[in-house]
Amino acid sequence: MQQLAAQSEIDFTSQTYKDAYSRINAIVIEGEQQAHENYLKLAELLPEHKDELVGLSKMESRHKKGFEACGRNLQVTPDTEFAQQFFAELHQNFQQAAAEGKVVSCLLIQSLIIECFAIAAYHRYIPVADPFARKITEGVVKDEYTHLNFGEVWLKEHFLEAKAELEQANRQNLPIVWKMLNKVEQDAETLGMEKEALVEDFMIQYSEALSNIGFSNREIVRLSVYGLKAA
Ligand code: PL3
Ligand code: FE2
Ligand code: FE2
Repeated sequence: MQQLAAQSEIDFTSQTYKDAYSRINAIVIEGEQQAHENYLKLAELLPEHKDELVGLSKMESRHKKGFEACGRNLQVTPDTEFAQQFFAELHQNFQQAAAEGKVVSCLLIQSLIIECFAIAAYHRYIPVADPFARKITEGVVKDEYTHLNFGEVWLKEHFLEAKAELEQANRQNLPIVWKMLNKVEQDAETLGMEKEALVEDFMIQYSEALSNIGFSNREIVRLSVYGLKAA
């Protein structure tokens, strides 16, 4: 009921909405494009999972096309430059880790952090989206759970060897997520999404993932603190 009420107040054709959408839509398109590239890189790093990872990478291309259609549907031109800057730090850390053959760090960045961020954002966007975008996003978010699951399963199987690198990569990358959220806070609000709700959903997904991989509750709390310092 509350969601329906909130949604009816949103004017998808207003200049304010379209202006915010030009940045959020670009972020999502860029995020899907980078996810596509990141899974191809992971396929190189994990040849024994090549087919599965190439499959995930193809799903990301489809997501990108879906969100491009959402922008066109609202007659919005995505602000690509803004989106590239938005992802720059995380993107650079992924590239660097890949260059050093650090699979664990790559999986933490893409399959845990980025996928949890996407799941939180898409989940919060669905109830306030225009009908066209809602349908697309509902299809996409189901796939994102598969991507998160790939990371969880692999990291769980390699937990003991991966643990120290996971902690280090978490410490390096989690604070970046909060900086990114701060950068979209205003625009997300224009689209009907609250920052607190996004943070809450992200933390729920991320801590559940850490728990599935093998971290104890105490360790999860300690890992999460690195985020809060920058928030
Ligand atoms: C990987 O499959 C997807 C990577 C995309 C990451 C998107 C993060 C979006 C954060 C922006 C918050 C507003 C949400 C708007 C949703 C359309
Ligand atoms: Fe995706
Ligand atoms: Fe994904």
